Formats: sequence, structure tokens, C-alpha cells
Amino acid sequence: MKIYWIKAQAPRRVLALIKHLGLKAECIEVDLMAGGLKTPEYAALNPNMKAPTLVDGDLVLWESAAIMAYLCIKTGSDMWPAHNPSEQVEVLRWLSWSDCHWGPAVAPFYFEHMVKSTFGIGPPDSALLKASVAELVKFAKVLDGHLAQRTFAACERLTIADFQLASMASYWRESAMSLEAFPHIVRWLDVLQRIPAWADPWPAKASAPAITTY
Ligand SMILES: N[C@@H](CCC(=O)N[C@@H](CS)C(=O)NCC(=O)O)C(=O)O
Repeated sequence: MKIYWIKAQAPRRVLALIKHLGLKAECIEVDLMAGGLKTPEYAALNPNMKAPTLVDGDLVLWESAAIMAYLCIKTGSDMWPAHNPSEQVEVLRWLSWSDCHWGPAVAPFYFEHMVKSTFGIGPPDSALLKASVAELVKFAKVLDGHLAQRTFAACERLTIADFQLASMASYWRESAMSLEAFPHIVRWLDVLQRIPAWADPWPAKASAPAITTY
């Protein structure tokens, strides 16, 4: 099984899961700056020209949530509740909410602070961030209210929904996301940060080629 990744938040979720479950996978770092996502070979695997992509035999799969679900099904992990329909729709609800609402609400902060500084593409756009606060607060209220009585997002245990929801938000302090007013979100993110594979999901640097097998 191969996972193509770059050092970014969607691949991070998959790499964290692989490490957390102790799965065997060949983790192949794609050279983003050298245009590795735009080669015809990579585009044939993932026409979005984005990472992550999983290749397992004849199966080629993209979208981090789908890859995480596949990895859980393959290994029997209940982080994706494959055999319990009511739990499954609960996880699916938070995966969908993350992609449709929470992700877009936190993304401007993550991009303006983390991505721009990583690639040296200028200072954060403070006007844009100011305009983004209302949307962040609107959805933070939803998540904080949900987490008020819970340790994890769904099913009263760690699931792939936590990894999907928490990736960009983990950097809330560095990204000036004003989440101080949402103590349940902060506590939940801190709980996740104590999971070793979540805190450090990145494969060890391999000598060329950049492949890590767990
Ligand atoms: N919804 C996709 C998002 C994939 C995605 O946007 N990947 C980003 C990194 S987080 C990427 O490959 N960016 C590089 C680019 O667009 O050139 C998923 O969850 O897998």
C-alpha cells in the first residue's frame, strides 16, 4: 500500500491514522515545489493534483476522509464504525460538517498565518482575517456546544472525524484563530495533541527516495 503525501493538513490526517494504527504503508513524499503533484503520472492517480492519494493494489483513492475510512475498514479499526449504521452516520455528519463548514471557516487563518509564512508569500491579510472572524465564531459555537458534554466529536471515542476536524484548528494559537472563548474546543484539541501520532504524524526523513515504511 502506498500513500502519496506532502507536508499539509489533508495528508496529515491520513499519516496520523497510519501511525496511530501501526499500519504498514509506503509513505511517498511528493516534491510539491518541484511540481510533483502536476506530473502526468501523479495526475493519472489523482486528477485533482492534490495530496493525499492512496494506492492499494488496483485501488486508487483520494480524499483524506475516504482514505481514512478505507484504512479503518481494511484493518478493522472502529475509528470508522463500519458495522454500526447509527455510529457511521454520526461520524459521517461530522466529516461532512468539517468539509462544508468548519474547514472553510478555519482555513483563512491557517492559510494566512501558516501557509504564507512557510512559503514566504507575504504577511497575513488582516482585512481578510477580520472579515473571516464572524464565520469562525458562528461554527465554533456549534462545535464548542457539541463538545461541552463530550471528549471526542462522535461515538464517545476517537474517530476519523476528530482527525478531519482538528487538523487546521490544531494550529489555532499560531494562526490567531480566536478560539480562547471556546473552552471545549481548546480542551478537545489539547486532548488530541497528547496522542503521539497526531502530535507527530510525519514520516521520518528517509534518504532518497523519500519513502517511509511503517
Ligand atoms: N479534500 C481533499 C483536500 C486535498 C488538498 O487540498 N490537498 C492539499 C494539501 S492540504 C494539496 O494537495 N495542496 C497542493 C496544491 O493544491 O497544489 C482531501 O481531504 O484529501
